[in-house]
Amino acid sequence: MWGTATSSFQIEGSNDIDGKIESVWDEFCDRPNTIKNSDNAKIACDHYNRFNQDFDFLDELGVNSYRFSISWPRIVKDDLKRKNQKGLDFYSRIIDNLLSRNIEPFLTLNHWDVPLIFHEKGGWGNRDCIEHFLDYSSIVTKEFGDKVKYWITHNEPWVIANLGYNNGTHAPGSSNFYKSLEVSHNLLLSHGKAIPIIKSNSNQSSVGIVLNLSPGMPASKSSEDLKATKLFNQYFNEWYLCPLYGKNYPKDITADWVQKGLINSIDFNKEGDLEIISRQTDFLGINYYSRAIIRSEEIPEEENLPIELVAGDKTDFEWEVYPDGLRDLLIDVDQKYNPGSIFVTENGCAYDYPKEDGAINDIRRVKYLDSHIMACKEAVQKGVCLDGYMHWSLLDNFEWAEGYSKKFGLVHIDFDTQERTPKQSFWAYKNLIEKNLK
Ligand code: GCO
Repeated sequence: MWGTATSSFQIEGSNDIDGKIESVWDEFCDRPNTIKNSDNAKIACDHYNRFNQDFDFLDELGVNSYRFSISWPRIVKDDLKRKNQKGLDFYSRIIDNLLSRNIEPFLTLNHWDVPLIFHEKGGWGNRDCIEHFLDYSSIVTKEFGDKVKYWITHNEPWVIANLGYNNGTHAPGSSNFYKSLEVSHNLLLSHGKAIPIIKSNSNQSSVGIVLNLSPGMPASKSSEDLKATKLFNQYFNEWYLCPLYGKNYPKDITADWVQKGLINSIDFNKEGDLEIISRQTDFLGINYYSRAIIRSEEIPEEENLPIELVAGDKTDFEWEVYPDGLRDLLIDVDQKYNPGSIFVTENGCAYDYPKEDGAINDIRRVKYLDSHIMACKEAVQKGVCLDGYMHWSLLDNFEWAEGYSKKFGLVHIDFDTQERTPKQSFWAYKNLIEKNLK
C-alpha cells in the first residue's frame, strides 16, 4: 500500500466549533513560550473546511491508503462519556470521502490531542483514566467499525511520555521522570485493553500501534559508547517493542535508572499487565526519520575514542538523512519480534524551499523519498513483511513545539492565504507510486 500520513491537530484548525471541547494542545499553545513564534493551531491548514480539496491531492498522487487521526475532543462531551454527534459527523464525511475515492483509511485513535479534562483527571499518568480512552475507542469503533479496517491505537508513546511528561516540551508540559515511565506503561496497557473492543465493533479489522523507532549506533567502539548505545536502544526502542511482543521491560536500563537514583522501581507494572499489553496485534506501524549516533557522557569527551561514524546530511530539524537505517531497522524488527505485518506509518523530512515561478523544487525531499523507498524495497527483498509506506506528510502543517517553522509536506501551504501548491516531491512520489502499482 502507498499512502501519506497526517494528524488531526496538525492540520484541521476549527478548534472550537461543532461542540469540540478543549484539548491539552489547545491549552499548551495558549501558554507563553511553549511554541516557536507563539504559533497555534487554531486555523492550521483549515483542513476542517478544505478536506475535499486536500483529498483531491491524494487522488492525483494515486495513493491507495491515507493515515489520519481522530481528535478525541471532537467526539465526546465534557463528561467524556456522551458522544458529540457533530464531531462524529465530520469524520464520517472524511471516511466516506476517502472510500468514494477507493482510498483505504488508516485511523489513529490517539495522535496526542486528548481532551484537557481527561488530563485534569490525571490523564495518561492515572491508570484509572484508561477507562476514558476505552469509552472513546468504543464510540468511534461502533460508529465506523463497518467502514474502517485499519485501526491504530496510539501514535508514538515514547514521544507522549518523554516529551510530554519528562522534558516538558510537548503538552501537557510536565517534567517528572518516574511519571513519564508510568505514562508509557498506561499507554501500552490502554492499547492492549482497546484491542478486544476494536475487534468486537469492527469485524474485519486489522489493529496495530505506531512506534517511533530510531536505531542507536555507537560513535566509536569504546566500551563506554557501546554501553551507552545499548541503554539508548533499550530506552527508545525496546521499552515499547519488548512488552508489546511478549517480553518484559528491558532490564539494563531499568537497573541503570535505579542505580542513578532516578526511580526506585517500576512498580506501576502490575501482575497481569504484560499479558494485556502483549495481546496479539495485526500489524506494527513504524515511524522512521533517522538513526541516533550515541556518544557516552559518562567519561570526559577527551577520554572517548575518536568518533568513527560519519554522519550524513541533515534536514532542517538537524536529523541525519540515513536511509540504510530504515532498511536495517525493518529487518531487525521483523526478525526479533515477528510482528506479522509492518507498515512504515511515517517517514519524511523537514525542508523549506521558496516558491520560484510558481513551483517548489524541493530536490532534497525528492532524494530523501527515493532513497528511503529504496531502503524499503531492499528490506522487502530480504523477506521483511512490509505491507505499506506512508509519507509524512501530505501537507505542510503545525509541527508541535516548532509551530509552522518546519515543513514536512508534499504539498506546500501558504499559511496567509491557504493556497496549496504541490511540490516537486509530490510529482516524484506520484511517479514512484505509478511505477510500483503497475
Ligand atoms: C511525530 C508525529 C508527527 C510529526 C512528525 C515530524 O513523529 O512526531 O507523529 O506528528 O509531525 O513525526 O516530527
